[in-house]
Amino acid sequence: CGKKDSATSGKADKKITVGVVQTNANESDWRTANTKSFNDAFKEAGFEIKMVFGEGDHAKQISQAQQLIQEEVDYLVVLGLQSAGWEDVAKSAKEAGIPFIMADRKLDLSEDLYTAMVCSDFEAEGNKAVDWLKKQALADYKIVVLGGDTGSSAQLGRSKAIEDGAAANGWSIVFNQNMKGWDETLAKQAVADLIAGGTGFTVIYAENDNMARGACDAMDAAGITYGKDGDVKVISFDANKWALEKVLAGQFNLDVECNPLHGPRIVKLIKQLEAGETIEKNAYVEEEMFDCATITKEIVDARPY
Ligand code: GYE
Repeated sequence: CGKKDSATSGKADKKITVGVVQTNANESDWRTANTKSFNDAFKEAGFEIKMVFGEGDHAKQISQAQQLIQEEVDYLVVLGLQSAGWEDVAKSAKEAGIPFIMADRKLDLSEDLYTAMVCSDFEAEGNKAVDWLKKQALADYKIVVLGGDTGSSAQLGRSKAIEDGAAANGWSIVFNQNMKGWDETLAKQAVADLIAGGTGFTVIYAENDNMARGACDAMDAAGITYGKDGDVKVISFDANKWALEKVLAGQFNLDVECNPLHGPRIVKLIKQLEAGETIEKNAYVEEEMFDCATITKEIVDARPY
């Protein structure tokens, strides 16, 4: 009957069904690109996708994942709002014979409890930003940290990097709070409150582009200059296309890439597993960083998201 079609699960012509436990539908532009990447790549591969959204509620994600296991999906892909608390789900998946794949955000699981990981190394991303910041040799380091959703591995890694970097270099962190849901408006309000309260700062370290934009809106409202020729350096993460346009315009000083296009990576992984091939268990996504000195219009135009 010829070669098994890799879009089936080995059962007679049944489509591969993939359960995807996503964080939030409208969390950020990064998340929008990430969700689209799964939908486009799975459609192209002929997989059926069952995507559910935790909408900021870790307990909801856990019950959604258990439900997908009950529905006997062929693969379970998890993007955790929280990095902790996934052991029971992983054990349920293992008992059900359903490969558990982490995407985007590494979860606190022992290697025997998951099949594969396709994630970003968030602490490495943060360390790139710290190294860049050190090279700026500022006269005064007063850093505002706008953290992401508390307890996500993205927030934990990026925050650890700046906290360790500030301690190692004797820099001052004048504000360090996590914004629920990576929310742009919360970030703008936090910076506006700081300015109104008279807190001086020379660096905005925003853990994603949306929050960096919120901070810039607050600085604009107060007449504070920032960016390439301004008083305040703006550091961001994700490198959405619109944000790299801000680097090109000299409004953001640095944007560290966090590539959301996990769909094709997961499709490749599932096809390898279907074919019984040996896979790379722990894969970190290659990521760059862009600053005002290195960005070009060509780079911006070529950005896929
Ligand atoms: O930085 C943020 C998104 O997990 C890396 O989540 C992702 C983060 C990303 O909402 O924009």
